[in-house]
Amino acid sequence: MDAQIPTLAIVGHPNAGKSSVVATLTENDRIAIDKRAGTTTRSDQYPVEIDGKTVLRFVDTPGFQNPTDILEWFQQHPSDTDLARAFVEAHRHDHLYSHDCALMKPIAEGAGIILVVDGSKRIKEKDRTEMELLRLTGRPRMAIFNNLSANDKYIAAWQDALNKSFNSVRMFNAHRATYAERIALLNALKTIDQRWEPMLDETVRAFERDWERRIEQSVTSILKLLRKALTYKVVKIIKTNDLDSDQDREQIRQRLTEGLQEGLRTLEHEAQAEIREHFKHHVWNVSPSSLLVKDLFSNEVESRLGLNRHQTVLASAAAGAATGGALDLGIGGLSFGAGTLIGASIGGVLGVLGTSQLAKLDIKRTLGVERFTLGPVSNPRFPFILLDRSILYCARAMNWAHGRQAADENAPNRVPDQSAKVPRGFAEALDSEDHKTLAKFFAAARKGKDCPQEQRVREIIHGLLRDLSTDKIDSRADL
Ligand SMILES: Nc1nc2c(ncn2[C@@H]2O[C@H](COP(=O)(O)OP(=O)(O)O)[C@@H](O)[C@H]2O)c(=O)[nH]1
Ligand SMILES: [Mg+2]
Repeated sequence: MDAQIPTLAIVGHPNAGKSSVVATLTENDRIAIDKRAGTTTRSDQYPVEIDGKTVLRFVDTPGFQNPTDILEWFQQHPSDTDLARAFVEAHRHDHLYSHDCALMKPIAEGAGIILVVDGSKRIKEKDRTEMELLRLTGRPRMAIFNNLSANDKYIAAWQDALNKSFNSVRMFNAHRATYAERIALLNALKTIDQRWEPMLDETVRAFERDWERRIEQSVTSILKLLRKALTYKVVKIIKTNDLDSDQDREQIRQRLTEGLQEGLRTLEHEAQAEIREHFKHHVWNVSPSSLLVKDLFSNEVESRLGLNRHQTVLASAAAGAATGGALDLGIGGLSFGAGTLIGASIGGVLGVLGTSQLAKLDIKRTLGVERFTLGPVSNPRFPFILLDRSILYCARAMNWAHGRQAADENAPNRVPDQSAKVPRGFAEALDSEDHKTLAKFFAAARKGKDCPQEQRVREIIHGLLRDLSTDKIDSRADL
C-alpha cells in the first residue's frame, strides 16, 4: 500500500452502516448495501480518485468475528510493537479468524481506523472490547456515529467510552451527509494523523475544485436544455384534400401539442441524465410525491415552479419578449389576449402549459398541402419552469447521499421546501434584474441567437446551485 495515500479502514458491527458510510464518502452508489447482516465478508478497497489520481482510500471491512479472542491475544503479546501486523501474521491461515484477518489486514498495512457505531443502540461489552483492541493497534482512530434511528439516550455513554480510545469522535449520517459534511469529515481526518495533513489538504482542495467543475458542467447542461427546448418545434404536412373540416385541424393541433410536449419531456430527461452523471448517481429513487416525478406539463409543476404572474409580466416586458402589442402571456386567470381564457377553461389536470398556450400554431397553405408547425414554445413562463425544475433536479443530485440507496422516508433532503404553503421557486427568489437577464437569454435562445448576457446567466445559475449545496438551505423537504 502506498504510504503517501491516506487509507482508512471502516470497521464496526454488521449493519452499523459501514458500507453506507463508504458509499457516501466515495460517492459510489454501487457498493452493496443490504438489510441482512454480514453482506461484506472481505475487505474491499474503494479509492477516491480525482483527475485519475487516487487521493484517498477507504477499505470496507466485514466486522469482527472474535473480538474477545483478539483482545486476549493482544494482551498476551504486550512486547509486540505492531499488534495488528503480528496478529495477522499469526492467524492468516486459521479459517476461524478469516473475517478478523480480512478486517485487520489493511490496519496491519498501516491504514487508519474509522469506527462506525450505531449510537441509537445500547453500548455492550463487545463494543468496549472492540474499542480497546482498536486502541491497542496504535493506529490513528476516529469514531463516527451513524445513528440509524432518532434515539439518542445512549449517546452520552458512547461518547464517554469512545473518547477514551479515539482521537476524534464525530457525527456522520450516511443517509443524510451532504457535500459540506463530507468535506468537514475529511478536514477532521487531518487531526487524527498529522502526517496526512498535506495530502488531505490537497484532497480537500481537489474536492472543492471538482465540485465547482461539476456545478459548471450542470450549468452547461441546463443552458443546453433551455436552448434546445426553446427552438424545438413539431411539423405536420397534410394534403389539403385530406382535410375535411376544422375538426380535423383541431385534431392535428392536439396531436402536435402532444408531440411538442413529448419532445420537450425527452429533452428534459436527457439533461437530467447528464446531471446525474455529473454527480455520479446511478441509483435514483425519488419519492412519488416529489415534484420531480410529476409531469412537466402538470398543474402542480406549473403552480409551484417558475415566476409568479407579476414577475413574468415584468420580465417579459423588460426583455421585449412580448410581441404584437398585446401581452399574450397565457398565465391562467389573467386575460391577456383571447387565447388565455380558452386555455384556462381546458385546464383541469394539465396546467395552461398543457394546452394550446404552450406554443403558437402556424398553418401555411401551398400547392395543395397544408403545413402545420407548432412551436417553438412561446409561453414566457415555460423556460422559467424548466429552469426551476432543472435546479430542483440538481439539488437532489447534489444533496442525495450515495449511501442512501433506497428511498428512506425519514431522511429529508437539503432542498427548499417545495411543499410549503407559499410556494417559492428558485427563480422566483431572484431579483427583478436577474429575471430580466434570464428573460433576455430565453428570448435570444428562442431565436437561436447568442445572448450578450450569457455569462451573467451562467453566474446566476451557478450561484443558485452553489448555495444549494453548501448548507445555506435549512428548510428541507423529501424529494
Ligand atoms: N436510516 C438509516 N439507515 C441506514 C443508515 N446507514 C445505513 N443504514 C441502513 O442500515 C443497513 C445496513 O447498512 P450497511 O451499510 O450495509 O451496514 P454494514 O453491514 O455495516 O456495512 C442498510 O439497510 C442501510 O440502508 C443511515 O444513516 N440511516
Ligand atoms: Mg457492509
